[in-house]
Amino acid sequence: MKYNRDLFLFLYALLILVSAMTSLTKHSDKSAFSGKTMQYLSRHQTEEWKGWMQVLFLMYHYFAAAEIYNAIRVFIAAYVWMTGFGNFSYYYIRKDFSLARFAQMMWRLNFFVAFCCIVLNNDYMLYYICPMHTLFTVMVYGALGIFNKYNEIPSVMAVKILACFLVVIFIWEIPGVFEIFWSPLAILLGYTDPAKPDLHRLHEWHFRSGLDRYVWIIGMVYAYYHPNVEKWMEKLEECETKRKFSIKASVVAIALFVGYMWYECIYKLDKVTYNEYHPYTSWIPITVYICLRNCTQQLRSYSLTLFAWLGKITLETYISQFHIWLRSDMPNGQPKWLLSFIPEYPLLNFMLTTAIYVLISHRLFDLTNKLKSVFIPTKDNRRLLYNFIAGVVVSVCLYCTSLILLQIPHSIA
Ligand SMILES: *[C@@H]1O[C@H](CO)[C@@H](O)[C@H](O)[C@H]1NC(C)=O
Ligand SMILES: CC(=O)N[C@H]1CO[C@H](CO)[C@@H](O)[C@@H]1O
Repeated sequence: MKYNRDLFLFLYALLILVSAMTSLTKHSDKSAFSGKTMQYLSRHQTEEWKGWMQVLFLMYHYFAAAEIYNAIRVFIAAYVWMTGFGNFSYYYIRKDFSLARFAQMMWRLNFFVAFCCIVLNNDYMLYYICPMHTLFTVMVYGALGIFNKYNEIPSVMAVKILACFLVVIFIWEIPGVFEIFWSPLAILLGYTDPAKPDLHRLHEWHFRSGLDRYVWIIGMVYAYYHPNVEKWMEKLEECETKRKFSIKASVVAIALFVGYMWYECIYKLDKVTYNEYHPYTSWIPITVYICLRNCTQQLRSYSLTLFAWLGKITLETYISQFHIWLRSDMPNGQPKWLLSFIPEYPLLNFMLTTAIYVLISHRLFDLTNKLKSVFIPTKDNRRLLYNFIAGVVVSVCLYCTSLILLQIPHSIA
């Protein structure tokens, strides 16, 4: 199907319209910090945010909408930002650094993708979102987990944040360090696109992880100051109307102005130049979005549940799009074609494959979570160890059996 901006926007607007008409919901959650009603960046909001970005991201692949390349980079930065924000808040407040909890997080991120890699003979890096989120989740875990008794002391936290920046600068900014640092993991993180066989095996990993190398730290900083911002907002909400209005209006005006400047000076650059600026500027549109999305009580308290539903299954929709929605013709190939059941009717085909694809993704989400809770018990490290050993044994047996089975046709022939 040839890219058609009109059709692209039409479908997206249709989805927004439908979800606004059927799933606009008002929430009234309690704040984890103050016990008062809060909606500032609540779960619903972040999930809705993930959802609408994910839909654009997927449609970008499906319709080959090359013109929104830069926007897609920002969306991915926003996911990474949320990884920093969400995980920081979790570890900072719950202080749960247990092995089980960590293993559950890893399971959630990597269970399905591991199967896709083994069964379809693909490299992990083909699904680059997974290694990227795994890396940044581990970094946040490390940053908070090391000396976690002292997390409450502001100066310790400042040192930790600074250390994160230094680590990133050391590994990503100093030429040559990246390759040396990651070369032991090259088996796992290497990738060769059959269409571009000349690139270095670690090139893809360098490119993908480098684009969002700082924004997870920004997410952590925002999460750290979140209680203060929330308090400030509560105070603001109690101000007299005129004062409240003028403060809000100036926040909105500044956000709009900054957003506009970013759009004119950075977003409009061509893709290659844009990518150079991206690591240092992606926090700008993210901050602007947060300010605008949260600027009035009404805006904060409403969210589109349909998008939030899609936001929950982003990982599954991301991975399955390669195989259930799009298709490629060899291991490690970037999916260049569309899956086609009704060849002469591209739009009907789109509808059918999308329905199948979203349903399967949702099912995969359920299965991943069910298996996770069965396989990784919380608060029982002994059983976790047994399960782990059993899992390794079963996997090795299965792997060997399939290796032998693969040899049989050859020897008969
Ligand atoms: C941590 O980050 C991962 C990756 O984005 C995410 O799936 C997970 O939900 C986050 N954990 C929390 C507690 O927010
Ligand atoms: C700028 C702004 O309007 N912030 C709001 C964000 O959410 C909190 C909690 O509900 C409000 O009190 C703030 O006014």
